[in-house]
Amino acid sequence: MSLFKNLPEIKYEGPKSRNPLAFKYYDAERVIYGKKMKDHLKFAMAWWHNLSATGQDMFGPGTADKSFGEEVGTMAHARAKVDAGFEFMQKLGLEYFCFHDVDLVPEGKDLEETHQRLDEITDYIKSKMAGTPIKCLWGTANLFGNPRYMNGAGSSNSIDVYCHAAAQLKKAIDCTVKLGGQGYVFWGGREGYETLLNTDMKFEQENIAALMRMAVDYGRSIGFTGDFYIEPKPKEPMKHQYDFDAATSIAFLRQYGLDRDFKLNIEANHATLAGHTFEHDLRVAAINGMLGSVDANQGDDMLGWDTDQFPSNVYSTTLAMLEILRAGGLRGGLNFDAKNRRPSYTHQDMFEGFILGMDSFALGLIKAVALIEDGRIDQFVKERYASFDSELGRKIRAGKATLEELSKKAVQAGNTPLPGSGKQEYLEGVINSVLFGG
Ligand code: XUL
Ligand code: CO
Repeated sequence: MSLFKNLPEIKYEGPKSRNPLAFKYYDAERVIYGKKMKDHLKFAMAWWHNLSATGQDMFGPGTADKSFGEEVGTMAHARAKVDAGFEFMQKLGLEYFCFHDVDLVPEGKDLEETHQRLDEITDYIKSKMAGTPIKCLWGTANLFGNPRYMNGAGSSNSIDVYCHAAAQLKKAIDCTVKLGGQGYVFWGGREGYETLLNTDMKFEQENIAALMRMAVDYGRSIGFTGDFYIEPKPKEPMKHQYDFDAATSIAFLRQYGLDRDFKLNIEANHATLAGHTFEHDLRVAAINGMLGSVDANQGDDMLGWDTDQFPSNVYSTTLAMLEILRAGGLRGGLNFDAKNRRPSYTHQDMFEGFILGMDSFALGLIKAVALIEDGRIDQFVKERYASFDSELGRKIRAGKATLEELSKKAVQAGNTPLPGSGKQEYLEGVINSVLFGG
């Protein structure tokens, strides 16, 4: 039975198409640099936004009907969500999904009941996956929503809460492995603090690291060969979250010896909340060998919170795809951690959100390739550092120079050197010409 009866399979029709239910740029089979577009852009559906969220906010209830013909909060509804999810992914040509444990099933009266429900639903999901190209990109446990996690999970002051989190974590890893998931995500929603007055920061961070270490040990023991990810975010819901941004998370992983098993899942809207651009956090992750996967969305410059909008800003997707191409691509993928605006409440809007996001990244990919082919930006950056192409420059780069010899060179030069123009305006003009120059 179709749950999206009036919605067709979405096809590529090209940039001139005015059909709202067609791709204008995302051409899954088109080959770019020897790889199909769909393999550059491994798009994933987020179970929570797409199949669960109804647009409820602090000021009013949901506007979208995601019951899919069943009573919300029941196992029949959980199964209907699976049916809806698979029809949705198949109609859009999406080959990946991501989930939290509690997106799949309503929590039971105790862990045992919840685990039994998870066993049942993952059996059903597995049966739906068979014979399709659909795979699990990553799984995670929701260790932030239930009141028990008001002080965090790994960072909780209560050992009972910590153990409960461990049980949820263990089961979410089991489900991820059962569904063939390529990654496992830690987003530390409440792993942080509201006030230092009641917080032992070092104790909390050590406990989070210990939980992550146990997750790695357990995952590897049951044959999980994928990547664990930290998804950095500076704030919201906690005032201060420990995984503030890419740089902070990398330092944490190295401090606790977790950097061999973990990479980062960079979310656009989280980077901007941290006061960075999306491409900044991608670059920080990439140059540290830690770029794993991406939560593709965008925020709103006028609003200071995590609005999780579908990406529409092609300037941003272009610069993001440039970072991803330069990093050699993603082992993970591009998960739309994105939701429709509250007034966009129809099933057709769900499709149009994904069409917008997929087209924005496809166009970003096409334009990033055009920037690389154009060559002016790479050339400029290369020339900008050309003064290091010298014997002394190579010595400095190799860590073999001394302060004495650098000082001697500077004194001998007998001038006040200037570094050469940064040419930001020229470079921004180059981008405009590649984006809009026809
Ligand atoms: C919240 C967020 C999460 C993670 C998974 O801001 O991004 O949905 O992606 O827990
Ligand atoms: Co996210």
